[in-house]
Amino acid sequence: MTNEAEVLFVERGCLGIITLNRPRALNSLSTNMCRLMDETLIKWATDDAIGAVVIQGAGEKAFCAGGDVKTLAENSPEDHHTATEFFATEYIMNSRIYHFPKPYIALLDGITMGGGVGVSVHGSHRIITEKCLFAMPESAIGLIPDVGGSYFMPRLPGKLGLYLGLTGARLKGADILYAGIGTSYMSSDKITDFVAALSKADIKDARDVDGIIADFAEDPGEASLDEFRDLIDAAFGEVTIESILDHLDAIDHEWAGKTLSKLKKMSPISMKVIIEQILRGGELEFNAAMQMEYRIVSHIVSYQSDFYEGVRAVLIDKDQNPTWNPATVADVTDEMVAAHFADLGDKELTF
Ligand code: QUE
Repeated sequence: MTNEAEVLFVERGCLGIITLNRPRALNSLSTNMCRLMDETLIKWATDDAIGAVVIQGAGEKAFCAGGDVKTLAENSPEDHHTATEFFATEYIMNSRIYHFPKPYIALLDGITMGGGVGVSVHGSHRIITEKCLFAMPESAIGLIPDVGGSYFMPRLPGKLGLYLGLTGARLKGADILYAGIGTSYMSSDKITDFVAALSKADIKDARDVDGIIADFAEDPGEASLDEFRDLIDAAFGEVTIESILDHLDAIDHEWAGKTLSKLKKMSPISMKVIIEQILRGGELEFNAAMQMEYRIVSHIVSYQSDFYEGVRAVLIDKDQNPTWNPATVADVTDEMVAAHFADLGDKELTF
């Protein structure tokens, strides 16, 4: 039996290379991986030999499918320490990436969801390939689009952030760039040569990286999202989930019907918390947004919430048939939503 590390750190030329190395779990993040990444980023930030950081996923399929939420949901709400410790460690690492003083280049050459977005979107460069599949899918498991979603989602064009956060819509190629989540596109088979070129360069700042990317970048083609932008902005410009659902119901359009049926499968309380989260996050600086997210997820793991049921239905039993509580958006009160934003007293996380 080999006991391969879950995350690898290699220095190659001017690069510090992070490889998420749990391919059979789609490179999903554990507490230990987040801690090791944070420690290494602290070291590389001031190491003169390191000009830039590259992060990639091992294996053919995924960059990173998220956090290891299956493990977290195995514990009971009374015993949520493992879960809050994971989120705290992950968010501190996410913040380290946001504030990282050197180019940080994520190679999104596979599935990139939830936690995988958190280890990429806050960096300076996000390379998209034809294998990238992006989503913030947390409303399907009774969670919220965290890992800095409160900060980056309200800042996406129009109402795309709320649309992506509520529906968990999956994006590919040109649409990921259109949304501002990816910064450049190249085909997957160029990645090896691209990293080799980066490692041989003398990278001083982001413009040096831009120059190398320009040698490899390709046109991702037309963004299909553009066709739906007016519909998205109108529907998700509504202020409540009830009015978003009514709005979609009143439109005679295939996209509206599909979007409505997607939303009807999501956790009602998650959807109401997400609307408040994205609204508040638009007014917050990065670290304050992370502090708010930590409050929300700490509350979610502290009671018998939809998170436990969502992970059971989607990731454990895989019946895709969660029993949400409350069962409908009408049954979710303002007080229930507000409780997710209450401060945590001596358990607050500050950055
Ligand atoms: C929402 C999530 C996650 C998810 C599905 C959701 C998530 C996550 C995974 C995941 C991880 C490893 C696997 C896998 C799925 O799925 O965070 O199949 O091997 O890690 O709807 O937040």
